[in-house]
Amino acid sequence: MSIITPGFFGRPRRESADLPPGQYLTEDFPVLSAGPTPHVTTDEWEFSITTETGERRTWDWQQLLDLPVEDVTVDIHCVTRWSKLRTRWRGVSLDALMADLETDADFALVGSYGGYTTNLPLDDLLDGKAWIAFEYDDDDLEPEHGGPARLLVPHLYFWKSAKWVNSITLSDVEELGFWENAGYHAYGDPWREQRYWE
Ligand SMILES: Nc1nc2c(c(=O)[nH]1)N[C@H]1C(S)=C(S)[C@@H](COP(=O)(O)O)O[C@H]1N2
Ligand SMILES: [Mo]
Repeated sequence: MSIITPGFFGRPRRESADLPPGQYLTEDFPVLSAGPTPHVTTDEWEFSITTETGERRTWDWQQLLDLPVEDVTVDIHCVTRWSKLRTRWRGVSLDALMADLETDADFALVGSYGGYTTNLPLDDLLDGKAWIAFEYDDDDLEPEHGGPARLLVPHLYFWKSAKWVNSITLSDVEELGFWENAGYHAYGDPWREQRYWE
């Protein structure tokens, strides 16, 4: 005798409508780093944004915490196909950091302690879409996951969420980051499966 669960056969393995195509759910929090974990203390931590005209603003740790802090619950999707739903973070939005900066730039190149870079359009950092996150699940962000602070851009594949974030450089021209130079998609929308340049 065989038991056939209605609807089981012939369906794509989509466990949730929240899961982009080709992704599976994980409960763990895998660590994916292209190099060793830089150990940066909050005392030495610094973050800067430089516009296309060369205007530069910097924040130390206290200045970051003095900005409005937000709690966000978001789904994250790694190009290696794991997704985690409803992850909880605390951080400062890029809107708050960009508030008094004048720019007409279209592109951003994000830089990290340790040398990692990733690129995205400036629009994808604004309007409540990106944060500098320093807490995960009510705890300080662990060094392996980018502590003391990382970029969080959950609507794009997770390689855009630069750990140990240190700088953003705005430009009129698109400059590719570390993985983008190695063949990953320049934009990386998980819902359109923009994994690699074909
Ligand atoms: N600085 C830095 N940021 C990084 C990476 C990295 O190697 N270095 N890896 C990226 C990739 S490919 C992914 S999937 C996520 C992994 O974050 P996690 O280790 O917290 O899961 O970080 C992204 N940010
Ligand atoms: Mo990744």
